Amino acid sequence: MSSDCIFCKIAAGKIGGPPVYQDEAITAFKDINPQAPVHILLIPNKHISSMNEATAEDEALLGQLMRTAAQIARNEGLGSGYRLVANTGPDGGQSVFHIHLHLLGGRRMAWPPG
Ligand code: DGP
Repeated sequence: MSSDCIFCKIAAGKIGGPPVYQDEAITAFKDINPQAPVHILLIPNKHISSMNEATAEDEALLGQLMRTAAQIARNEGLGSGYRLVANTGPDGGQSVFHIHLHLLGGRRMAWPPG
């Protein structure tokens, strides 16, 4: 845990409401600024700043993050599709430096993204 990381605090239950999903490795919670009818963030409980800092040791964890997102999408009734996004670095639009996957759904997504 990084003491100054807002997502570490959410994973530890120190701030925020009840998570959408949580296990020993992953926490999912609603985005504070939703961009779609369903907008959930999934994070590893372990602090990793961005995809650039992930190591081979994190591969299983990141796979678990993706599969958990698919399970949550099913639970949310997103059978007709959804989008998973991992903004990375300033040019990628990352504003919180703890790896997170945006799960967006409930409307038709446009491409290319902004
Ligand atoms: P990104 O720009 O990809 O780093 O996305 C960060 C997202 O995190 C952004 O959509 C807003 C969300 N967010 C930031 N702070 C909080 C918070 O304290 N609680 C929740 N639930 N979401 C947050």
